[in-house]
Amino acid sequence: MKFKNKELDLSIPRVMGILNVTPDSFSDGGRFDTLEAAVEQASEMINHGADFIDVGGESTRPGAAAVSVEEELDRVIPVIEAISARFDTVISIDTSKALVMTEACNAGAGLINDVRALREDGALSAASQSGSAVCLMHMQGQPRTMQNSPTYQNVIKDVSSFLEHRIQSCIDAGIERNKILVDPGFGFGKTLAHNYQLLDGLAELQNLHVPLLVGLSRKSMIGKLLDRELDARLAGSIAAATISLMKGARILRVHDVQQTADAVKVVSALSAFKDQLN
Ligand code: 7PJ
Repeated sequence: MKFKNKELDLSIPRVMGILNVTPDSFSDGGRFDTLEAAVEQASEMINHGADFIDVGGESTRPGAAAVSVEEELDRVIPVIEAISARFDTVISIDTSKALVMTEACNAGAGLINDVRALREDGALSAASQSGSAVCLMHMQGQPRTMQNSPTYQNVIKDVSSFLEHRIQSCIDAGIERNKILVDPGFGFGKTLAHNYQLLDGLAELQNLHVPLLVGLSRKSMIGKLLDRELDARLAGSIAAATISLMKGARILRVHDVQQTADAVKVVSALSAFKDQLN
């Protein structure tokens, strides 16, 4: 698959490292320190095997406050420029805002990762004009209120149908099918039961015929199930990542790159050694 001028073979599952550049994600004040810390964290994730760095300046946690477009640009553009200048890993921009998409792609991003699946004003055309690949994620409701009694007829079918419609909207806007990824959006307007029903039924989303990206890392579907705080969810996250790989996920969006890359190698060994069987 092509991400602007970079190409990645997705027949091997890939790891996307999460780089949050929200003020609370680094424990210091100044912009320059924040920039240095972000580049350092990206560098470490790349050394640990990240094939993508997902840069995000808007918190989409339940209840998080909205961020202005100027503030979001101030947070993410310098970081994208710095990473793009130093590494040739694919940079992904986690945003829903058209202007942030455009500026991020000009600064070096090759993938637009939108939890709102390009439904905000101008987003479809900004994404189309950027020439970058896109990741369309399912979310029911809006981040502030999405966890207030989410409901589905059949969570797998409803998510699949939503993604199918968004793929068609992208194609209608001039985004080629081979530039589209989809994501069921674990934790975005879903109960614990919905999240596990979706994980179990993940293979059905392969019927959309575009590569599948998933984000399960440290989410509340792990924390709530196990009664673990954020810093104690690694084992649960790796178990969920492994299940998703076995059900066909091609890209895993994670905090713990090194450990997830190990899980990818273990799962990939199943098919790698198959042809030696006689
Ligand atoms: C996701 C995301 C996800 C995609 C976030 C968190 C919340 N983008 N951005 N998929 N989650 N594509 O990381 O806990 O699941 S922010």
